[in-house]
Amino acid sequence: MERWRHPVCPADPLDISLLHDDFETALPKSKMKFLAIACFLCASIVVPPVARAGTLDKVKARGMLICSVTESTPGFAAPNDKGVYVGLDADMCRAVAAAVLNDANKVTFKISTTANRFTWLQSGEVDLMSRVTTFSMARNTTVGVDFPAILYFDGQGFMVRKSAKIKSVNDLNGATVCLQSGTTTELNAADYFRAHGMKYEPVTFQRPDEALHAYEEGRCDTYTNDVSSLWALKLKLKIAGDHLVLPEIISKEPLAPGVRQGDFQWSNIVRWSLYAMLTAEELGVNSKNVDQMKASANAEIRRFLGVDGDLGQSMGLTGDWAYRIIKQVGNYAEIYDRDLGKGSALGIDRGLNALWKDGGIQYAPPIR
Ligand SMILES: N[C@@H](CCC(=O)N[C@@H](CS)C(=O)NCC(=O)O)C(=O)O
Repeated sequence: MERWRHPVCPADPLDISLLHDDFETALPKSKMKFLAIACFLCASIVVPPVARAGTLDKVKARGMLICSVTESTPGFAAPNDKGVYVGLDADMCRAVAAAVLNDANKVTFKISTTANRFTWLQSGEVDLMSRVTTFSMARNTTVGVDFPAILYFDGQGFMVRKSAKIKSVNDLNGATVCLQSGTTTELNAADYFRAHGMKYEPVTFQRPDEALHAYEEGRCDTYTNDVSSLWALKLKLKIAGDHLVLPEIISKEPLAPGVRQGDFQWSNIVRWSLYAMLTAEELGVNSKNVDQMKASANAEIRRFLGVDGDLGQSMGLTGDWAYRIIKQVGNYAEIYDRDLGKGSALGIDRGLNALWKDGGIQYAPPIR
């Protein structure tokens, strides 16, 4: 694979013979050497896609994981009545802290916006982004974000007032649509209305509560967002029962934690922390029985909990990395139920997020 180079650098910055002829005649060799070395240095400062490392060491030295989440999206990340951030995104952060720091509570939740979520990751302001963020190609290949695995399979929907008697997205021709800028939501809405020959007027906001309240105040006929967020934000409306979420889903929104591209060790840790929660559900291991499960005769369970072998070492962690996640945070079914499912105010069915063996598409590769 060709290594990324600064555009003004020669192929190999220290090989002066590769410099262009005109350039060679225009400058004395000493200056050229200086330029070549300067080029070499600048090439190592500019980032993508040169390998970066060190997030694990940084987090360990700090003794704290800095995780970027939304300000308040119930079910994903929102403060509870004690001011503690709860939800699926918050639990993803905790799982990584349990694996890396042996303490799921060693997480500083940093509130990001749709606008700064990627720059914060790039600048090293946060170690991990777990923020209802859709894994898309451009975000991966041009913004320099790695999405190690999918936490929640979502899709975009629309909320309307029941009194409007709108039954389907097809009834939204000419509608005013409240939405948040800088999101895939904005792009999908444009695609959808154009593709269906329908007119619409987007009314965009920087903040989700502004968009929601504008809709509630009647400035828009509909509010569009990831459908799980619609169900969650509906609960914030004065009379939730006056509104309904339309049946159509117009996009794929695979929500995934994000890390800086190039730090493969860190990416692996986040990927396998998520897969550990899915694998535990599949193996019937949960936060209540994980200690007894260490004595299981099942080879897969023994390997998973670090009783046999030491897969943790390959990520710079100890053998019981997965045990710590399950003990302190829970398996995927446990976090889903308390954050979004039956045990939460939202009561969202598992749907696509059921395990593959239960009719969903959540599937973790083998831990071996
Ligand atoms: N999944 C979409 C939308 C994500 C998104 O930012 N949704 C809004 C609406 S709930 C949000 O999280 N806002 C919270 C905030 O900006 O604090 C994306 O990745 O672009």
